[in-house]
Amino acid sequence: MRTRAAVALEAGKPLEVMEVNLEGPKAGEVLVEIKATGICHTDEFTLSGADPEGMFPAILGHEGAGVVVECGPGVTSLKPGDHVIPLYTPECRECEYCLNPKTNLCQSIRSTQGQGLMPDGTSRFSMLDGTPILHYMGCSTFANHTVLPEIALAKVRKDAPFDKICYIGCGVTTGIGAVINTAKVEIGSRAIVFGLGGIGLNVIQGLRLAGADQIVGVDLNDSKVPMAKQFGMTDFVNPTEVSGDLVGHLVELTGGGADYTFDATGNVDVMRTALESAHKGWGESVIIGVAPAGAEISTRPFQLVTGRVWRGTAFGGASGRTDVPKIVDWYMDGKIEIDPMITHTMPLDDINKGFDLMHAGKSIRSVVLY
Ligand code: NAD
Ligand code: DAO
Ligand code: ZN
Ligand code: ZN
Repeated sequence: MRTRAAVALEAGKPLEVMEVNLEGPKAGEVLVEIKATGICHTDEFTLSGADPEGMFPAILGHEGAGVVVECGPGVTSLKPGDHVIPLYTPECRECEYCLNPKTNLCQSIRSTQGQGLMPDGTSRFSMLDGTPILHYMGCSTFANHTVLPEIALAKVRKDAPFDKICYIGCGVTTGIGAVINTAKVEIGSRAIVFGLGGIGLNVIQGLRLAGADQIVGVDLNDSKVPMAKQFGMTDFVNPTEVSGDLVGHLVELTGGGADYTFDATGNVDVMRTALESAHKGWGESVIIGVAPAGAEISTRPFQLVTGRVWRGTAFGGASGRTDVPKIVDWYMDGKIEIDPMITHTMPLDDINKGFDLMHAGKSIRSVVLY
């Protein structure tokens, strides 16, 4: 079949919206009509050329929601008409990783997914002249139709709006999951969140859900403050307005350091500040941000010797097919909010405007509606 897609032809260039060929689903695969997709900082990271694993031409996008159109042979858990959210972290429920409750990093299709290919080692997308186009993070939601493995689709309830729940495909789950699954924050905790963008705001709402007493937000951009307060931020610090040592300031503000700190910036200097502003003896710092190619973190080992813990999280530690439908329920039941964070919507033809808004720091989430 043919479908419309925004294609990343090369790094650093705007996406080009065009008709592309899409082959039907093979064994264990599912054809999905994407109804809405968010534009995440990670798409920008790859498009910019900063992603060492970025490959072109590719159809980016990994934060989508849509409807099953056709199932390939052997698919048992989905049928046409089902509503689904694509998962860049699949859940096969059989591999060594899926069987270990300590991780959500299913490895069953990791090598081909990392090469922009389906599990059989080929791509379903091509240009009209036959040139293959790579998949991205196993999802490629910047196409009106896409093919995914069955294990990379979470089946969700049919009354949930696509234009909101697409955000659960990355930002919402990553932020809330970092708090609930990775840090396992306790009631009454003090926390610091570095970066109040699409991920940081969801860390904040996760902290509110977990019953944190103090939620300090740190960002260079004051315009992020109203929304962060709406989601539960209790204190705000703009590092450019702190005279002297930022770590010292944050340690004092949190009464000796935070129980939990979260990096949602991707900046390795911020990651160090986050670790060192965690409480001596027990403070834990969670890295969510994806740092530029080749970047390294550092601290004095004595920071860890004296009881601070450094850890990281991917997709909020969530096992997608199991956890994503529950997060959709939380949204539909009013336990979490998504609507105010979708600051802009646009048709596929205007997708590059979504990237412009992100660069200008004007959007939290732009969502493309098909
Ligand atoms: P975003 O651009 O919407 O937000 C980043 C925020 O950080 C902005 O508000 C910016 O002003 C602030 N910031 C930048 N530099 C700062 C500094 N030095 N000090 C304080 N604040 C600073 O990005 P996002 O969509 O929220 O994504 C955040 C990070 O999370 C990115 O690196 C992204 O790639 C990563 N990410 C990770 C996962 C995962 O599973 N681990 C999933 C999705 C996104
Ligand atoms: O299993 O080795 C692996 C890789 C898992 C990929 C997890 C990616 C999470 C961070 C990227 C940001 C996602 C938007
Ligand atoms: Zn993302
Ligand atoms: Zn697995």
